[in-house]
Amino acid sequence: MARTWRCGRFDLSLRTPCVMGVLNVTPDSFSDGGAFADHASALAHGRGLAAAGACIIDVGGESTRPGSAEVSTAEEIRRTRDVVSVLAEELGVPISIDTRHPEVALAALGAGASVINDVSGFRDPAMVHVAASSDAGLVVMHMQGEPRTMQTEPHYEDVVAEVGEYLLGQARMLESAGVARERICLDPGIGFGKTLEHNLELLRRLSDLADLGYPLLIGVSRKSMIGALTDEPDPRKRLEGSLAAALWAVSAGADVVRVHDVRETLRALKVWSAIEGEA
Ligand code: HH2
Repeated sequence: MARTWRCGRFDLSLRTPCVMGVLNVTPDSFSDGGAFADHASALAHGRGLAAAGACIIDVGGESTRPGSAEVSTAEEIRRTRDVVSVLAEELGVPISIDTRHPEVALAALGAGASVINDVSGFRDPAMVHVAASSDAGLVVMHMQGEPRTMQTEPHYEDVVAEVGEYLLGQARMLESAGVARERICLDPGIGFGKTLEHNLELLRRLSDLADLGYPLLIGVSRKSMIGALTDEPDPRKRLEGSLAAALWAVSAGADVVRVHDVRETLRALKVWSAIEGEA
């Protein structure tokens, strides 16, 4: 397992699990439904996530929930750039931009972001160019299809092998475009073009993905698989299931967990790692 992840001016230690806090500056995210859509509440929430111990703040200006509509890049930039700029200046942790669009990534890097989190896995050559011309950390995520259609009968022969092969291929492609290996982090994309069974299988066999030799990120917080397993339709009431999944992911080799509830996740991890003997 990799021990550090290079993200711009930050060398992020992964000796203990890193908790990435989610900051959706959107009116329509499934998980927090527009609670931080205006800049003042987005900044307050970002500061709160850092104070709670987040090792990265992931700022997103487009919801990628199943069936979501695309927003224009101009609107995505309007939502995210100033928030990134203020938080990058103020907080001592890397700011990540959660986007599929190279123009948005470029604007965020210019505003001080240190990570590009691309849920489409750097499929767009223009995004690869932006990545290779920067020193940012990169999250390469697997998604089958596009957000609008991805939950329409997703199909795999062997989900873990196929996702692993795809991620490794994208990592090698980025490396041959000039990206240092130490900057790359992989993510199987829980809920992105996957059924409940696919998600469970990916988590069950997460150690196979950790064995690929790159830092591994898992985002399962408040997702519909937690809702399905706990019979809870309201994403904001999925904390217990989200904590259970985060603990499982870390125990199976995840280095970074992307969560909405940073304080609670860090507390759960503290108990888990004390028992494991690495506190
Ligand atoms: N999940 C979401 C968004 N971005 N990025 C990575 N790397 N991994 C994930 O699993 C992931 C992600 C979806 O969650 P959320 O941001 O809460 O919802 P929305 O897309 O509706 O804003």
